[in-house]
Parts: sequence; structure tokens; C-alpha cells
Amino acid sequence: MSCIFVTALSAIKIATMLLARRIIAPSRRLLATRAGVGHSGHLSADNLKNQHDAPDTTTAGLSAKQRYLFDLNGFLVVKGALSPDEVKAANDAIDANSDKLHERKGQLRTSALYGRESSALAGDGETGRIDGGGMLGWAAPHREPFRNTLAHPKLVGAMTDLMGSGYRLDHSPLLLAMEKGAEGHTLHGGAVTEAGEPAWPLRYECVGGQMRNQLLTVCLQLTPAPAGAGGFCAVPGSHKSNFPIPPALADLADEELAQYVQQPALDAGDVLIFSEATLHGTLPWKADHQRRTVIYRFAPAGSAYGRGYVEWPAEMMEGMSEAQRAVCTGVSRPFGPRAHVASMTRSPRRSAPRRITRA
Ligand SMILES: O=C(O)CCC(=O)C(=O)O
Repeated sequence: MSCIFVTALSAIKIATMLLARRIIAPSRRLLATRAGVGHSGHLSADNLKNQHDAPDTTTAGLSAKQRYLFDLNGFLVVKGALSPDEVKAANDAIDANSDKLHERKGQLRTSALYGRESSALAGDGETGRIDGGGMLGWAAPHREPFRNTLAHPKLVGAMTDLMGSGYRLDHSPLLLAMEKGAEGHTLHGGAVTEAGEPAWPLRYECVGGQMRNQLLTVCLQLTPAPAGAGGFCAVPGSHKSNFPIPPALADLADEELAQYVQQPALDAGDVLIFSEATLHGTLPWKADHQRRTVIYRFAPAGSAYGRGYVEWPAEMMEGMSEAQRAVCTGVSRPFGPRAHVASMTRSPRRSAPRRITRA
């Protein structure tokens, strides 16, 4: 009897709550709508949403501001995506494997590529960029900081927004280090080839509010790159350009063109994301400390640019988590375009990682 009474009481409580929500929710929505009249006088779909329904943008994907900036510029800085502990673990791993890094000299120098010798990018003319690879296959625990990027909880939402579900690692990550005076790298990429055709394998598109990058680069910043220090540079908006890159822009020979090249200031722990359709390169390094960044290239589930995906080295795959493995094996393995990477990673609303779901 008392059980029936308690159940009836709960039903009344729930009905009262639901009624209150129906009354309150539309008035909240109305408030959000009024507040959402933008500078242009138009109401965007975002502004029409009840703000209380907005997803947690630190884990769920790009915020409206980040989407706007990526679409505008072709690159985006995700501030503080890595914790100081994560940055330290990556730097410690590099220090422990410093014998595997190589300075680029002679024909391997990066400031005279594509037949364009550049005095503006030459640095001190001697010091070369230091490159490293194979981090995903380094002995544990040194491989972990680099494996974590593949499906990092702070990045997976943004990467899914930019490439779609089931994005894949396109080619092996590259570690770049630069000492003071090190040369830069000729600007490259771009939306259009030298012949004036669309550069389809690098293409950026936004259709129906959804962005797609055929080749997306994600760079971990392991030391700061303050304004004026050098390092990564890009021409904002060039991912949507319709004409071939003037050669004198790629090697910074033309001052008028060079003024459009921007070097975003970066802190250790920031993650820089850019479309390979954005004209980008490297400015000579001027700071006293060593520049360190690790760059990954990803592609949508059904796309491939590099050739590495055909067979990854065994040591790279050994001991990987299910999500990391799916990101690496995308196109050529059963998970393919159906792998839903976002659902395989931990989110604050779930206590345990979910398994892969296949349609
Ligand atoms: O220095 C950078 O961050 C960019 C390097 C780059 O674009 C490359 O090595 O292809």
C-alpha cells in the first residue's frame, strides 16, 4: 500500500517538473533568441539554440568561435590542449631518444625547396632543422605521449568536426626541433596547383556548415614560440584561394606579398591545427631556446594522401589502445570509414571508454 502511495507521489512530482520545464524552457529560449540578434541583424541557428543545451566545447568539438576562425584562416590554435605533465612527458621522451634526431644539411636543407633558394628563410646559413621520426614505436613509456595524440580527449571532437567520424593517421608523425639560427622551410601547400588546377588531395571545403579537410595537420607545441621567434607561419585564408601561389610569396622574396605571412604565437601545450590547403611553412628560428613541435597528418576515413598507411611497422602498432589502432588502420582495415573514433574515447559523461560501434 505504502509502495503505491510513494509511486503516486513520485509520478505527481515528475509531472510537476515536466510542466514547469514546458513553461520555463520556451521563455528561456525566447530570451536566448532576443539576445542572439547579431551585428548583422540576422538570427543564426546557433543563436536560436537554448544556451543551456550547448555542448561542453572542451570535449565535444569546436566551439562556434573556433569553427569561425578555422574557416576564416585555415588554421586554429587550441590553447592549452596538453597539460604541463603531458608536455613534460613528451619532452622527456625526446631527451631520452635524442640519438634518433638528425640535423638536415646540404641537399636536405629546407629553405631552398622546389627550386627556390630563399635568403629570407636561410637563417644563419649553416644551422639546419633537426628532424626525428618513429616516435609511435619508441620503447614504452616514451611512445605514449605521441600515441595519445591519435585520439586525445581534448582533440578528438575538433578533429572529428574537421574531418568527419573515423578520421585516420595519414602519415607518420614528424618531430621538428630548431636551434637559434636554424633555417626555415619554403612555404608550400595551397588550394591550387602550380598549373592552376584545384589541389584535390589537400582540399578544404565547407558544405552545409560542415568543414572537411582532405589533409589536416595537428601539431603539438612542446616549447613556446612567442611572436617574432619564428617557426610555423601561414597565409591566413589561403586554404580558400583560387589561384596558384606566386613563387615570390613561397620564398618571401616579394616584400609586398610577404606581409601577408603570419606567425601565430604559441605556448607549450598549445595544439596548432591547420589545413594543408593553407599556404604554410617555417620562418628561421630566432629564440634562444630550442623550438620543438610534433606534426601529425590526418585524413578523413575514406581519403589517403601518404603511402605509409599500407603497412605500419609492427613496433608502432604493438600495445596500442583500440582507439589508437583504429586511427592508424582506417582505410585498409575492417574499421574503415565506419569507425566512430569519438565514441571510443572517454568523455566526462561516461565512466568507461565505449567499444567501437559498427553500422
Ligand atoms: O615548421 C613547421 O611547423 C611547418 C613544417 C612543415 O610544414 C613541413 O615540414 O612540411
